[in-house]
Amino acid sequence: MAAAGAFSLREVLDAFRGCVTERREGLLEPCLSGWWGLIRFLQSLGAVFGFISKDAVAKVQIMERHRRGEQGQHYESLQSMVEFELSRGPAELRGRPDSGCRTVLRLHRALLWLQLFLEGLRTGHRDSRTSTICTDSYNASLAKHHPWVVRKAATLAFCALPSRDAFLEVMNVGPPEQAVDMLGEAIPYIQSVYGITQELFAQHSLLDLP
Ligand code: 1PW
Repeated sequence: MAAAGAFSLREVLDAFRGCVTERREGLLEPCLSGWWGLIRFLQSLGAVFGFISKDAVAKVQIMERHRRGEQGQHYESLQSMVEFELSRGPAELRGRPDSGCRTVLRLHRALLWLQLFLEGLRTGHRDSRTSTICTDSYNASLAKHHPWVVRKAATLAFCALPSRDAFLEVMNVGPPEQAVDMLGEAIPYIQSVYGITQELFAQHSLLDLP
């Protein structure tokens, strides 16, 4: 059992459970709180993850500014955000470095990495190397969107990851078997957030926003 009040990855992954409504709408607020939890978790892994979490923090903050801004009502869901930002014209959207769409797209790509990584961790063996699982999932997802220098720095940071058992322990959900069960429950929620975002962005040709 995780100690009362201690940070547990379960709460974080639970936030993603609330992101997709019955009507398959993606809600921003619970996604952002899920992201804050992931960032805290990432920071607890050590200073080497500083540059990774810094970018994630910047992206989540951009989204919070949209949420709290004058047009905040349009940033309730992913669907309303896309509709609103596209209504200003696709050219205008492509020229904005702080648009909700391009920012969500970056987080969305990172979510695929997280999903593959957690799945690798879940199905791995006791002696599997976490750094290998992390590097493989990164190479299969986010790496193709990153320049060489970011790929190099990220891959170096992964070497600092603890062993699989130690990693499952930092998740703070109990013994390794219990952490594995929790991952089995939580990963489908992340997949579902990933899936509806992918579908929405593909539908509006937004998957390559610069
Ligand atoms: C172990 C749990 C890991 C889950 C957290 C995932 C966080 C992913 C953040 C990766 C950031 C790597 C360094 C930053 C790169 C940016 O250039 C890049 N951002 C992302 C999120 O890929 C692209 O953003 P940009 O430069 O187009 O604004």
